[in-house]
Amino acid sequence: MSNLRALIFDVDGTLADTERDGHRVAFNQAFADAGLAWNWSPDLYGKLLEVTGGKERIQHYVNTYEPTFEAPDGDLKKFVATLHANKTEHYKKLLKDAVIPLRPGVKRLLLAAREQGLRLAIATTTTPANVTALLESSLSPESLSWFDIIGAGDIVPKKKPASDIYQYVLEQMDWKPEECVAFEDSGQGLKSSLGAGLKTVITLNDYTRSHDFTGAAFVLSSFGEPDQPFEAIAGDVGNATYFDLPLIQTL
Ligand code: XBP
Ligand code: MG
Repeated sequence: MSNLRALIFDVDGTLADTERDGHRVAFNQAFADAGLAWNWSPDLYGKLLEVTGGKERIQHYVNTYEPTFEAPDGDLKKFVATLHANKTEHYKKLLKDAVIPLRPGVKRLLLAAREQGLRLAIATTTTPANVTALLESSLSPESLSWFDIIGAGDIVPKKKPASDIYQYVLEQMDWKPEECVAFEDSGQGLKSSLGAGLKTVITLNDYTRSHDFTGAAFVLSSFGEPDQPFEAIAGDVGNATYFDLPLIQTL
């Protein structure tokens, strides 16, 4: 890829393993605050992750597991939105109290890209405030400014697996898909990035291991580090034991 211009990153599951010990815990705290007996176990949460977006996930849970539930004032949409706003507060607090570390190789890759003059962007379904909280606590207080654009949450009408968020980032930045590479961890994320015409690198995690990654350029256990080799599940990585910019250039 001689015309490589920008790297576009998903957040949850890709930059950091935020779902099980971050988002899930925050959802449960918000449920408890609201006096609800709902509790999302790590296993159940894995199933619920099929639906991206926190509000959408709560609505899906109610439809599927609590179909007789009625919101106190009869307005379920408003109830879910309020519940979700409180979940965001819990999530931000959680990241302040206990840092969720970036996945192996993420910081190294971001720094190398900056050094080479590549542009950086985010394309995620999560709430913008969550991206700020994660980057500030796990990377550095000024790291938000490393990214030219943060495409997040309700800024587009349809969340992943729709391609809207990647298309939004490309349009806003006037980048062509063939000049960019996307980084994802899930089948829904891959569908979204491929739909926008982006070559995509997958780093798996426990929740996404069994997803369908047909069409991905590389499927890796993680980006790895020089002293922490990755496992390459798909894609020709040659002799590489960790992911870096020269490997992207082979795409
Ligand atoms: C991430 C998500 C998000 C978070 C919750 O998907 O699905 O919904 O779980 O975030 P992806 P909010 O990594 O594909 O972007 O509660 O802020 O919506
Ligand atoms: Mg993800």
